[in-house]
Amino acid sequence: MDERRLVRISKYLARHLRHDPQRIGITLDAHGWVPVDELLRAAAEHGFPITAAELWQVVEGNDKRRYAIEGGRIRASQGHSVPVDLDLPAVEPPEVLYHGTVTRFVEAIKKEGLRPMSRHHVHLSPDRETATRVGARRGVPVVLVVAAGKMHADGHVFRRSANGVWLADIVPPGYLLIP
Ligand code: HQG
Repeated sequence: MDERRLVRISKYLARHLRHDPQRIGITLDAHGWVPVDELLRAAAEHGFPITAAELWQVVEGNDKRRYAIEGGRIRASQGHSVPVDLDLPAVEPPEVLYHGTVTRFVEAIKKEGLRPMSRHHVHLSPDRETATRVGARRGVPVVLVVAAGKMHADGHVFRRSANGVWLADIVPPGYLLIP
């Protein structure tokens, strides 16, 4: 499968497994899962047929491992805007984590800290390179350093998605080092 088809399928999955399952008439369970055969049937019925082999390639070959398949069901590992409980355990974060953003948000972030915006959590990266890529989606990236160890010591809860994205409810401004 060529890269363009792979990206198209991945975006199609993101749309329906994270944001708008109703659009193709599927229902995610409380933890975000939907049976693979139901997803494939719904996609075909809505004019976007995907073969099981293609789905497998997108799930396995995806650089970010955005999707997980387990027991015949599939879900997005993070990034939802529809209410789902990913049921991830709280884990102790490393001393520092990173957040990639862009200059135009920095003033607001200085005042309010990091907020989840349209997602369920603030997304944090384990390394500067990943955060730079996340920021670069929107323009010239700015990487903020998050004092995750200190936040955790102060009682903030951290979780890690199946694909290694760190999730927090908020990051108050006092825990941010902004360049
Ligand atoms: C910014 C992609 C103003 C925040 C990536 C970000 C990631 C504020 C934007 C994942 C703010 C929200 C998530 C505040 C935060 N005032 N702006 N107080 N607090 N922001 O897309 O972190 O391809 O919801 O800096 O790789 O950019 O979808 O979050 O710029 O892992 O798998 O508000 O999405 O993964 O944007 O990206 P997003 P994000 P996927």
